Parts: sequence; C-alpha cells; structure tokens
Amino acid sequence: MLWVLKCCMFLGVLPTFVSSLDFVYHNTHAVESFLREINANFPSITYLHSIGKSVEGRDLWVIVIGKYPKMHTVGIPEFKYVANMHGDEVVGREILLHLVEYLVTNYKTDPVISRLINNTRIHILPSMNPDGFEASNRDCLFSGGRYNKNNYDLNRNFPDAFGTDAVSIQLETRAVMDWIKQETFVLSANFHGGAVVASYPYDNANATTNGISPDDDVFIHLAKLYAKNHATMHQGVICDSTSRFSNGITNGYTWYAVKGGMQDYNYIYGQCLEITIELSCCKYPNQTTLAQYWNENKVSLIEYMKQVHMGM
Ligand code: GEM
Ligand code: ZN
Repeated sequence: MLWVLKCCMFLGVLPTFVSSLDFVYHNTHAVESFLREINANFPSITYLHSIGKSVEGRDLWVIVIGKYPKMHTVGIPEFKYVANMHGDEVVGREILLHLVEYLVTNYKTDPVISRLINNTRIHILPSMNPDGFEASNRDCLFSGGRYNKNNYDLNRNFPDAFGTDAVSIQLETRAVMDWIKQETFVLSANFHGGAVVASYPYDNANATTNGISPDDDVFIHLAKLYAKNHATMHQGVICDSTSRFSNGITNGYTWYAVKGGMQDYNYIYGQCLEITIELSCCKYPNQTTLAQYWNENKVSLIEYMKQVHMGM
C-alpha cells in the first residue's frame, strides 16, 4: 500500500482510494476499519451507521451507498443485502465487502454502476451475527457459531405469521426489525451457506397455505435471475445430501419449513420482497477460494440489484 502513496506523492496527486480489499476473512475489527475507510474516501455516496448491537456489544454496521445515502428520496427505491445471520456462514459476509468496494470504485467510471448508485439507495449489512462469526470454529458443516451469543438461531427468531408461538426476540433480530420498519425496503436478499441455491418465500405455511405466496411468479423470476447469472447455481449444484435444485431455485417451504425466518418477515411485515441465497456447499471454506466466490456471484449481485427498478 505504501508504494501507492509514494507513487502518488511523486506524481503530485492525492490518492482518493489507496487500499484494495484482500481475499481473506475479515474479523469484526477489520470489517469496521474497511467500512470506515470506504466512508472516509467516498463521503458523498456513502453513509455508515450502526443499526444496533449484538448480545456481546458488537455494532451491526450498515453501509448505505447512493447519490443521497443519508435519507430516503422520493423516486429512489431502498434495496438491501444482509449476510452472516448464521455466524459460521461466512462467504456472503466477504463478498458483500467486495461488492461495496466494487460499487464505490466504479462510480462515475462504469455507466451501469453509476446509474445504479444514482437511482438506488443500497443498504449493505455484511454481518447480522458478528458474535457468531467470532465464535465460529471454521467448519464446513454446522458449527456453534451459527447461533447468537444466547444460542438463538436468528433465522428462527422473527415473528411468524403462520404460527402463534412467542419467541424471545434477540437484540440482533430487534435491530433488523426496527431497521425494516424505519426504511421502506422493497427488495432484498439474505446470504447463507451450506448449499448452492436461490430459495424464495414462503419458508413456512399453515393448514390453509402450501408455502406459495401471492407473488410467486415475481419470486420465481427473482430467484431464477440470481441463479442464471451465477457461474454454477443454475445448473443445480449437489452438496452432499441435498437434492439437485432444478434451475438452482427452490420454494423455501418445499425444501423444508423454517418458522420465524427473516425472509417471510420481510415479505409479510415489511412489504419487502426478500429471497435467500445459499452461496457455498462449505459454510466456512478456505479463504483461498474467496476470489472464486466473488467472481461466481458478481454478475448476479449486480443484476439482482437492478431488479429493484422493474416496477413492483
Ligand atoms: C436455512 S435458510 C434457507 C432454507 N429455507 C427453507 N425454507 N428451507 C435455515 O435457516 O435453515 C439454511 C441455512 O441456514 O443456510
Ligand atoms: Zn444459514
């Protein structure tokens, strides 16, 4: 990094952005430093804020990217990406950091990215469960880091329209619920690991519904769009015991029921269309594979964001 600075000093120019993000895992401290640096270097198109704290007191940082990042503007839709709600599912956390870097560094040079940033307010929460991430023992399969510090699965912790069981809403869940209430999100995706598929609502059902939502056609379009633009997802990737998902998509409830999930909460209580993206067979893969995951998902991530303008 130093040589960049020296070179810029020699040329007599001030660098606007000197570091580039490495393909390694970033702990809580490194994520925060990265986001602060981005915000300091791109103050006019970014806004960094914490939507609350985890049980162990870690901030839940959200970086907003847009022409008017600090507030809602009439005619500019609100979009979000959330990763790492299961602390041991870490690919999404890293690729969202790369997405942040990609967006801000291509503003004003890449016409597609410039248009996206000018016309969309993009909210990115790289980690909804930083305590789980720090506690994870870096396994491919399940690890205790899935849960928050109080041992709650955050994807079973939202109010569920299909059941009546009371849940003890955790700090991380509450922060996301308040955030959803505060902003008028219309489109979202939530990143997980342990499979490779785009899963869409509903995740749960009751005696009179079969897991199919009123916007089934729109959700299928969105899930297919993500899978189609992904390097391999659309082929139906088989991870160990999972079945082959036709076109790389599935209805959540058909796959297996999830009660109290974030996806259904967004749709039912937040009027926000959210799908769940499973990014990797291995939940915590070796960091030498991170560049590959970024490359596999980059086009999907951009194309999916553009869908916020399809006029829902
Ligand atoms: C999931 S979320 C995706 C699967 N959804 C449904 N309805 N089967 C979970 O929370 O169990 C898987 C994951 O953790 O990645
Ligand atoms: Zn998960």
